[in-house]
Amino acid sequence: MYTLGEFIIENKDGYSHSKESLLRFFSSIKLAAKAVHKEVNKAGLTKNIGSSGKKNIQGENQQKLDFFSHKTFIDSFKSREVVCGIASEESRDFIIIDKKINNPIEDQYIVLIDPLDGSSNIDVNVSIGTIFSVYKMKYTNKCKLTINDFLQKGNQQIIAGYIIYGTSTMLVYTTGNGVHGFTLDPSIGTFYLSHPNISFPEKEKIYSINDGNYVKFSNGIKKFIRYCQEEYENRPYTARYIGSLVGDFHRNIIHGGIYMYPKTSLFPNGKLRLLYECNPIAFLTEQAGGKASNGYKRILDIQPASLHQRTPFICGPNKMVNKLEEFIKKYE
Ligand code: AHM
Ligand code: MG
Repeated sequence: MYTLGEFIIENKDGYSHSKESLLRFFSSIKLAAKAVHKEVNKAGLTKNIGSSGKKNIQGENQQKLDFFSHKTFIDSFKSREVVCGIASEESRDFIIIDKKINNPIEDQYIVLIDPLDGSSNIDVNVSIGTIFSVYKMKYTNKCKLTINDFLQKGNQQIIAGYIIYGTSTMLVYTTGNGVHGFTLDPSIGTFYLSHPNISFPEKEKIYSINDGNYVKFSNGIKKFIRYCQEEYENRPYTARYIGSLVGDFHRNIIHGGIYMYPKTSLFPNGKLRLLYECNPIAFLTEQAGGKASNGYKRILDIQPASLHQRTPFICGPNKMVNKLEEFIKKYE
């Protein structure tokens, strides 16, 4: 059984850029993931649950573990000399790690991260996750990073992945050659390859949406939900919604299902963040043989305009996403 390090050293993921950079990057991801795993696991026993009393840039209550995870990942990236710029869902501005930018030897990465996604589930012992997205510096000759290095289209990602803190802790990632999942053996602190080449199964069976928002959805979405519930062919689909994107996506990629966070009458841009949540999950979706869209357009082709911008988000097996897009076209 491969460890994550062995998998990369043997180039099993077909990464075409610097292997040393990839190893350094995952060394920081693994360390931070283990620290967060440990903290999440004992959260009920320590004082590390509940609100930090602060609001994040989105005006949402920041949980203590949101902040812990943000700080842990940032500190870990800073010490591996492979990341030159970081943007986090928990921080208003991007962070520059200045001294690394002139290093000509390795690829220098720009990392966008949602340090702890699914915050509303922290206090109640339900799966949460970390989502990350990696780009190369846009202008490699310039010594100064600008906002444009962070506002690259999702189709420029070179790595994307997530860590799910669930019944076990798993790291799932892609470098553009399939999706691979590693499970943490907490007794020795090592991630082992447990899910090589993950792809959506042939048969779709789940739909995931917060249908407490039903009356605020557009007609296309309402009709699609009814379609999922109809008794016909392989329907009705099963409804499953945790309210943690990572948890919902992880289940759907394994069992075959569509995840939707569409626009609502109150939130015309939906809720999820294009750079920290949608782009990395869209990259993984496509690599697993699926499709990710805002209802009209491929997520990975959207030109970001700001760091914290939101977008309606749909991802899942091709057939299901195409069907939903048909409904949107017909009824909106
Ligand atoms: P967060 O980054 O504050 O945790 O918000 C993102 C989360 C997603 O994980 C999840 O899919 C969605 O918000 C759930 O939202 P809602 O409670 O509105 O259904
Ligand atoms: Mg989030």
